[in-house]
Amino acid sequence: MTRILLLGGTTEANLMAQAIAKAELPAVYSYAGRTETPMGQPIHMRVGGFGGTEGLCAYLQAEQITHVIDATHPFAAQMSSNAVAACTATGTALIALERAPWTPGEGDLWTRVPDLPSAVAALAGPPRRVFLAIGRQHVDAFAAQPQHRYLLRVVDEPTGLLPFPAEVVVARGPFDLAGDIDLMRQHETEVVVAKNAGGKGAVAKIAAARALGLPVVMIDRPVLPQRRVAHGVADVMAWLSA
Ligand code: 3Y8
Ligand code: NAP
Repeated sequence: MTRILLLGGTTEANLMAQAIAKAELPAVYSYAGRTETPMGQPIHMRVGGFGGTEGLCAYLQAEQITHVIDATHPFAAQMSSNAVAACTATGTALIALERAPWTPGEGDLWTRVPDLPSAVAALAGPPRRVFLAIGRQHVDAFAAQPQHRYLLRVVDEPTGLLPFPAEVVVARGPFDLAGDIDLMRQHETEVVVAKNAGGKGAVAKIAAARALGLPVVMIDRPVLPQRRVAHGVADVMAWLSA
């Protein structure tokens, strides 16, 4: 009896949930509970951490999960590592639904950096107007470069004080090119800091930077442990029926 755990929180996970619902397979969509009102899903939802690898093992066994689909964001490295460890420990089938990283094209002015601290270091120098489009969780690190005028885009109203004065835009993607060009023009953005998320939901600011001839500090994805990978919903559905 197939019982699926879909680790979600992305556009791809939402498409996966639609396909699973259509196939009427028993499944649960899992959110970390990072945002106040996560999007509804056409399959059963759970919200919150599992309690590390151990908690995930216990969940897999208690819920008699037969297949785990890791459709989390490429920067959700902890969740993806825990999924590999727990599925190995419990002998549960695992597949990751990944999106290809963005690659620089004609007119792109990227400075690629391996991780967040190097993105902070890349901002050393005279004050500039920086569009920090990496969400809320890792903003504090940029207090090391307080000379800039920051524009932050976050999903929910920030609670508590920000580590530095910043203009804040509260918006949940997916974003579009025209909107991001307007936003960056209004803010007179001079440089964009982004994660190489890949996919369509966050790409608007990269295309907007290209259109405006602006440099981008592009944070490469964290390295993840080895696991089976699919690049489309159909591949995952084929794996499920195999
Ligand atoms: C809670 C689920 C859908 C999926 C929407 C995708 C696209 C829009 C683009 C910018 C970049 C960023 C951020 C972003 C995008 C999609 C997708 C994607 C980037 C939601 C969601 C959850 C989250 C968590 C949130 C993080 C933050 C990251 C904002 C729902 C809307 C910056 C990543 O405030 C916080 O603590 C937010 C944290 C993790 C990264 C960070 O470190 O701050 N996503 N985003 C998921 C959960 O609880 O499990 O609330 O409905 C999902 C989406 N965000 O519904 O169509 O698929 O990538 N999300 C990045 O790429 O850099 C915004 O502003 O241009
Ligand atoms: P992370 O750093 O890899 O995970 C930290 C902890 O959060 C995990 O160990 C786990 O807690 C819990 N967690 C993460 N994803 C979960 C899920 N889907 N279901 C249940 N628990 C989850 O994760 P993150 O980068 O904060 O991302 C959190 C969520 O936001 C994920 O759903 C991800 O897909 C989504 N998201 C992230 C980004 C991003 O930039 N990171 C962008 C868009 C969407 P326990 O150890 O207690 O199990």
